[in-house]
Amino acid sequence: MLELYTSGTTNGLRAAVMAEESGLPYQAHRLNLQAGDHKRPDYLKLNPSGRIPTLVDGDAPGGRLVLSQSVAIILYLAEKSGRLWPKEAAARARALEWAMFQATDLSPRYGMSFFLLNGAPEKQPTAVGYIQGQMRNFYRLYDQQLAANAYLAGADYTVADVVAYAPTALAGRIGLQLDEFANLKRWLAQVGERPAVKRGMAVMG
Ligand SMILES: N[C@@H](CCC(=O)N[C@@H](CS)C(=O)NCC(=O)O)C(=O)O
Repeated sequence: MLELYTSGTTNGLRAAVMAEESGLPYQAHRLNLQAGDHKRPDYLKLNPSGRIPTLVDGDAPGGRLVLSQSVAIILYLAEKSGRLWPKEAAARARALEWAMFQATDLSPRYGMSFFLLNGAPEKQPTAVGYIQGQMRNFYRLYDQQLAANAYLAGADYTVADVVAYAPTALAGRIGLQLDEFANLKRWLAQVGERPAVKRGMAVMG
């Protein structure tokens, strides 16, 4: 049985979207971050970093697998289900390229923006403007890619789209407006219509 410990944040939701896309049966454990569920001793045994998401696969080859990092979870579920993970090496590398672009370039900036806007003791408009200017430039590259391709890694919907969807759809939470990017908007609408994406994004109810 698969168990996903998650919450309604960008990393938690993208893992939930992939759990739904995989078609594999899983149980969702919904953590309330405001209440500190992710810092409780039982959860820290699964994920010592005290963050979500975490996946537990009780039936993994070689024994129970406990996995953190949303992208590792997404790739594991893609391999296990055989879905959204291209079979051919170059197509797989392309999917990974766009997944990592989101995970290593955009997502950390999203997290920093969120902290500066919601958690920092003083307002820091210069830092927020700098970080979000970089994010906007990265999203311009998304828009160019999506002008020529239906999905981020090409003609097919892949893990790259799953990694990118939740943080892009929730850009408004950090006040980042992406309306000028018509191709990105088209992609957001198209991916957002998928039943599995709707279910994953609604995992917290
Ligand atoms: N790189 C990690 C980031 C995980 C992460 O930062 N999770 C956030 C929610 S999106 C969290 O649990 N924050 C609570 C905390 O840091 O206390 C991933 O992709 O899973």
